[in-house]
Amino acid sequence: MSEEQIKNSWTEHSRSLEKEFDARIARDEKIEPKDWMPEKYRQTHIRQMSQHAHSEIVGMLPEGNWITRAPSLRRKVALLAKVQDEAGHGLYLYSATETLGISRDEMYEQLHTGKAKYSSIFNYPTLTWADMGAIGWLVDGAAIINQVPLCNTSYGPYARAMIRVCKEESFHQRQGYEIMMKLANGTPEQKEMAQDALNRWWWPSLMMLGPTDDKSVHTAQSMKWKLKRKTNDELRQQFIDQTVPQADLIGLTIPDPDLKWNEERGSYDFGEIDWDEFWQVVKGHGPMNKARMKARVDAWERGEWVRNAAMAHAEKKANRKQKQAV
Ligand code: FAQ
Repeated sequence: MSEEQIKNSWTEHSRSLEKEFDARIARDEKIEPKDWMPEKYRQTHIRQMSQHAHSEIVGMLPEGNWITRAPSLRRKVALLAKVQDEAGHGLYLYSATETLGISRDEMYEQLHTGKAKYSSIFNYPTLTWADMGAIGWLVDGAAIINQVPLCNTSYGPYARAMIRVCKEESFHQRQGYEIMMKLANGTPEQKEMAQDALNRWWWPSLMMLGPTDDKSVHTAQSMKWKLKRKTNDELRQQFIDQTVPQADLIGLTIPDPDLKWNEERGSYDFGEIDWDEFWQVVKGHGPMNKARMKARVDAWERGEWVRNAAMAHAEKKANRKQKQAV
């Protein structure tokens, strides 16, 4: 066979693999780690899934800040469990991403050098106890809206990880809402604290669902591959429609003078989002970007001796086993 013929037959082979892959996506079949997949599909999943994992891990920091200051033992236990759950989510997601051929060390390196993103929402400070309520209610609330469709995403390991994650996130959302409910029905000072937290977290929570569809570079392709099942704007609208009545119920006011029910559309119209703020935060200039990354990198460096000790122990054990076998 000539070089030209080999090239042609290879191109034909790739086309038929791609056609079969598209047909599997159309049939809603799950794509598994050892299946053939287009390189771009693999890379897009590594990008989204690793950023999702990083968000879970960095997302522990704002709430971790309040574990020692929770107002009661019950609140402390619930917050501790929630933060621990987020660590678990990060670990499932790192494991699921590793099935695409990237190592955990590479992913950490991308996070620590600023090459990989994590969610903008975790670059805001947690100033009062009410922020624990606002994060659970709004941030986990927005996360669930985004993640329920991901339970049905086309890549098997991601979809399966999301099922467990969503169950835990719904507990997080309720514990946050319960904190807000208690504060909103408490003393005037407590209600004011809850309202202040809502004022500060509302807009960043809307931004968290990503840029508007016309500015979202990945949505069109990700929808075709069924990685994303809903667009950023669809998710944002769903989040607003779900959350506004919850705020009404506990007597808090959404900080948006343009928010109003649109009878014709059957959903809320809302005000202009400050996308300049969003991009500033994404590019590393949010109020807490530097502190978050420093905490993360410091923890990684401080943990080096533990990793080294674990490796040395594993090596010793393996050597002993080998000697015994001989
Ligand atoms: N922050 O074209 P698109 C949680 C970037 S988990 C930073 O629309 P895509 C649980 C985007 O990466 C929260 N960057 O992108 C918890 C892209 O840049 P790139 C995380 C953002 O991927 C609660 C560029 O902008 N959840 O909260 C953000 O189609 C409490 C263009 O954007 C997930 O990761 C942002 N907010 O849609 C934990 C869910 N938005 O990569 C602790 C999975 C966009 O080209 C405490 N991810 N960018 O450099 C997704 O669903 C999607 O990735 C979106 C973005 C919807 C986030």
